[in-house]
Amino acid sequence: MDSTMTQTIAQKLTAIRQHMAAANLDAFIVPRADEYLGEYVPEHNQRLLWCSDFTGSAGTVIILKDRAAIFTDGRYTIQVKQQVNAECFEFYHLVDTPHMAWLSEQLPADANVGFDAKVHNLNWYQDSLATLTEQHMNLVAVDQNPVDLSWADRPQPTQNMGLLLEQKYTGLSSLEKRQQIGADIAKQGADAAIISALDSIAWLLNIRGKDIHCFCVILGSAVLMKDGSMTFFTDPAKIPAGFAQHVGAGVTIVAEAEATATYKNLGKQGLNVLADPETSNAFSQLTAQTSGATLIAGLDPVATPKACKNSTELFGMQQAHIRDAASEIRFLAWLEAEVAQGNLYDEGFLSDKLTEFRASNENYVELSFDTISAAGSNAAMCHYNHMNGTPAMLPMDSIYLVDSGAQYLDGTTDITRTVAIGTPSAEHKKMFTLVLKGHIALAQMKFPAGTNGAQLDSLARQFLWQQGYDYDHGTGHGVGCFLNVHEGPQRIAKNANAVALEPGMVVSNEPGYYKQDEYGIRCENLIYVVEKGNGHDGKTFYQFETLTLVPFDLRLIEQSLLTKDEVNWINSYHVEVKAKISASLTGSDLAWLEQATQAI
Ligand SMILES: [Mn+2]
Repeated sequence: MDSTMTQTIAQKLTAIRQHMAAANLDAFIVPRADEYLGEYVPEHNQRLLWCSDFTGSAGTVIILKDRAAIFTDGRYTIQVKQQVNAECFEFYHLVDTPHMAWLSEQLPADANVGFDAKVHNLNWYQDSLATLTEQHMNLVAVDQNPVDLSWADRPQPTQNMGLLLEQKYTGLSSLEKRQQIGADIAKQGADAAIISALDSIAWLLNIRGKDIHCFCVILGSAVLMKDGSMTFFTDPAKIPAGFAQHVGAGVTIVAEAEATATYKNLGKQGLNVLADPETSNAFSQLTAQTSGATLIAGLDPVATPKACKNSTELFGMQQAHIRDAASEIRFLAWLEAEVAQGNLYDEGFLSDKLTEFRASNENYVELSFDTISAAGSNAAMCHYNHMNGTPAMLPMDSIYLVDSGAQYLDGTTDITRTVAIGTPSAEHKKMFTLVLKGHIALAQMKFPAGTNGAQLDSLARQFLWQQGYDYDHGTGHGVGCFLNVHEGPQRIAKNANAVALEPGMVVSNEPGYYKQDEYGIRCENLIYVVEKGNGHDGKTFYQFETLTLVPFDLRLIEQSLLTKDEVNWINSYHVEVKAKISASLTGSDLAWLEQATQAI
């Protein structure tokens, strides 16, 4: 195919089917995930988008010889039909119609179902193998992905140079981290661990990169040995000068294409290899296993040490939040003054304005995710992005929701404020106050060591639940330090999660309420776990400290719904905000802060 011509979806599917036929495949599965299995996928690995035009963040395409189907979740039922050509694809809901179960009904026994083991995790592989084996079908790992072979104008991977993050931001050297986690690996009976999560690798080596929008990592994968030595498979051209001295002894940089030989080598030596079947791709584990390695399934050994921030990281997070709060406050003061003069703007202009305030901050690198700037009824969609259509204008006498954050050298921020535009209704105030009461209940909770986020989740929902309301997202996610704004292993959500909250873990506290086609509310601060010595009977108790320092909109509070204790929490939070942020503000911004933090 002439690479100067743009391929249509039909042409792309034809090309993929030719490569399928050459490999004797009856079906080929294209997930949204890439080799790195993260939430964010760089442009050159957007295979699902390339073959379907679907831009959503979750979905799977299955290509058969003469048909194709796309599976998406409830968030994307409308969007998928707008973006994807119905002449080429059938549409299914991935919960109602699981893709492997659907596939096993479409093909005869002995059919060959192709997949690229590099873009699926091991759990998916094992489940899919079981489903297909039951139907006497074959799950066939391809040597070369038919999408890649068909992609005429595939973008080149980014070539941005990585960054060595100084120990004044990390607290620990790479060598210290690797030795500590190497010892943990040995304790689990393993000789080596496959480390796939990009943020785990970045944290271990104290490096950052610019390979993925809003997610400051260098693409690659790694093997960490129990003695702390490590092989990092990446593009050596992205490794800055001074790297060897920065990371200390025992780190080898190897081109990504050489990783297969290393996985085989682990097997040839008969080693026990720890890997996370959820975050590591099936290819690395299956390659090691078929060469003789014994796989030990376990959590990524970096995940928990990375989540439990050390004192240097927590100090950095606090400093980043002070700068970030000053920017958010300048934005809110500016917005209120404009609205008072009758100047209403569109969501895109507001988002850009907020970024402008942030971008001048010391240590600013980039946003930590695309800002959710949602006017009026758009805020009812909790993952709204004004870039997907025409940005809406702020309506008067409504509420505006803005969820945003940034990456700084010393920390990551993520804050949502919901503010009045003109005069809010009694309903706006009632629902905002119910959401805020939940936020306060979680922020104030004390809990014994061993408590997990699922056990705390309903604290934030209780006032909504009592009145028959709820919200359809988790209450809190982990947040990295100048890393992933959504990091595990802990979270606060309805779904079972056995990971206990431990000192130093940062989570968001973000209950909300969404009324379809009318408005959306979310109150989000980042908080972190501390041990305060409140326990009796020899029990260790934890509580939260707040990182985010921006006032909640007093105009949206219905005070009659608050207890004295809740009023006290709001007032003391606002005293703290004023004390910590005033010095960063002057003139009308400072005047705005004083009025916004007055006692109620
Ligand atoms: Mn968040």
